[in-house]
Amino acid sequence: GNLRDMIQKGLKRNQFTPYYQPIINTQLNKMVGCEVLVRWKLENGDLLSPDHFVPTAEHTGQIFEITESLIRQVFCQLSSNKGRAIGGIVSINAMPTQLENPAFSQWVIDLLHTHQLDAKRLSFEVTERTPFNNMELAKQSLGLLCEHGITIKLDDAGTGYGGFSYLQSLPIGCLKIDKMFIDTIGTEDIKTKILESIILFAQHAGLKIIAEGVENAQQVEYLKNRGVYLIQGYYFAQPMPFNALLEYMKNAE
Ligand code: G
Ligand code: G
Ligand code: MN
Ligand code: NA
Repeated sequence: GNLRDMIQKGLKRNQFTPYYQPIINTQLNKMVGCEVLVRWKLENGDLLSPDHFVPTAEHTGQIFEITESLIRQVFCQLSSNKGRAIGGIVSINAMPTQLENPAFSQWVIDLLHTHQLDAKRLSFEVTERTPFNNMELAKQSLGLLCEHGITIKLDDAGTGYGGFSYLQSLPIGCLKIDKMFIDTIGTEDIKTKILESIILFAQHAGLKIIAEGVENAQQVEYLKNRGVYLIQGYYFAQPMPFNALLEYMKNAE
């Protein structure tokens, strides 16, 4: 059948599962958080990565339901006995059009309370690849999250067009620098100049910076030299299921 119908079935069967990718502080040599990345677990055991279904799910609006399903699972896992060992901030991706809905924010806050989870442990990543529809609502809705201690990160920073305007009017505390820029470290590409500027800008503006898609020691070193210590990427760890994350943390101790 078509992908939309398959996604609907996948939702009914709870096949969308959270994977977790550690975020490392290279100054402390310690995991300080992680990003939740969705995977679609098919009947036959195959795992589908987001590229295969997120664009369609965004188009049909099914991404809203997928995100809610992920949030429920993540909160259950974090509030479980084992999950309480997971330190740091857990970041969840959400579409601008979902985050600008105050009813969604209130639902998240209520669900945190239900699970007795500290709101300071939760962060949302909002991409600048797709726009907000209504900046006034966005302000209100993100404001509600922030009042409760949930933080907001600007994802894919530098790749879209909304970035600077969002930073002016929305309570964003962190930039996630896209892999596209990290890939050019050590080359003469104009993107390394943009990367340098983003880092300086974020430091001037008092924003935290997380570098994404870091794959080698040279990149870690370059970033360290510029005061960027929060690193996410295959160099340290790939996205992994909850149980593997628990193992990972045990071994990292
Ligand atoms: O996990 P992977 O590296 O393949 O993710 C690819 C893209 O899919 C990323 O750009 C990420 O923003 C998006 N993505 C991954 N998980 C989620 C999710 O839970 N919700 C949304 N909206 N996007 C996601
Ligand atoms: O939310 P966002 O679109 O930024 O998601 C990050 C994407 O990048 C995810 O699909 C994740 O699996 C992927 N990713 C994370 N670290 C690395 C890395 O070091 N190398 C590559 N190629 N992809 C990565
Ligand atoms: Mn992200
Ligand atoms: Na990103």
